[in-house]
Amino acid sequence: MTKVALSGAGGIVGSILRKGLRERGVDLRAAGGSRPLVPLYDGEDVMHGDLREPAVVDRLLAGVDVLIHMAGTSVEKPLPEIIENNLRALYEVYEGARRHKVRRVVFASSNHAFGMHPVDAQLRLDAAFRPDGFYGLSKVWGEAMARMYWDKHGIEGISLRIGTTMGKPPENQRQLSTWMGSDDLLHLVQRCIDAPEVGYCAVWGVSANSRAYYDLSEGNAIGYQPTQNAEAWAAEIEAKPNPLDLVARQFQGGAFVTMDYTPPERRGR
Ligand code: 15L
Repeated sequence: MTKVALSGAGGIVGSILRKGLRERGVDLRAAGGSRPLVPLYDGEDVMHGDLREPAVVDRLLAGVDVLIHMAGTSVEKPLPEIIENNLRALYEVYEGARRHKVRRVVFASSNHAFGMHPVDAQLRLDAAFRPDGFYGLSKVWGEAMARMYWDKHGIEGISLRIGTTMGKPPENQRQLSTWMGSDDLLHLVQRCIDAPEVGYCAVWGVSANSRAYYDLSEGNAIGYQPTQNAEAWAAEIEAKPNPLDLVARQFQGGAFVTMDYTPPERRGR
């Protein structure tokens, strides 16, 4: 049976996956960060620790076939924190994957690697990276790292370009485009575990939203077929004011774009 490790199991997405994958019968090791995870059932395979430490990575990856790597800083932060959690820790994880001959690493990328695309663009999987901050930039690094470890070391990689997945219905206009429901999330990650020989590929981690910022008609290499659609909440959401400011409304990254943004009239001399 495939042994799967899940890092970031204490986070919002990680918690959904930890419970849901177990219910689907996945043989899972769940890893938290600084705090120990309280086991969900007797004998649950849990661990925790700082992934910048090779010994912690060894505990995460011993005997593992597939790693679902959800750990890391998940919002915009100053660059030094991003470098430690999303670049350095990811490097340690990949080197650990080499040591332990992990077959496949599933990397939690983000829509924020593309956040400076305008909202009226519909992106294909080969769209140019346009990160909307240091967090998005770290996801560009992560996708390139996944690619490199496949090309150079034969570790399969899947970059999941996750939209908005919080275990609840979409809450605002932007999420009508970026939302991914929990059923789709679980199906997506299950495909990441089960899909035969993928080499390296990227997949949009969103539901089948009518207003998706992505061209979902091109399909994907792992057979992810979303069935949920944020449009079911459109009338309710459109009856409320849009919480996004005017900058955030122009770009796919939404509020992440507004942070530390230089408006056109203040650019140049
Ligand atoms: C992400 O990548 C973040 O981790 C999450 O906090 C949300 O901001 C999400 O994107 C989003 O764009 O809604």
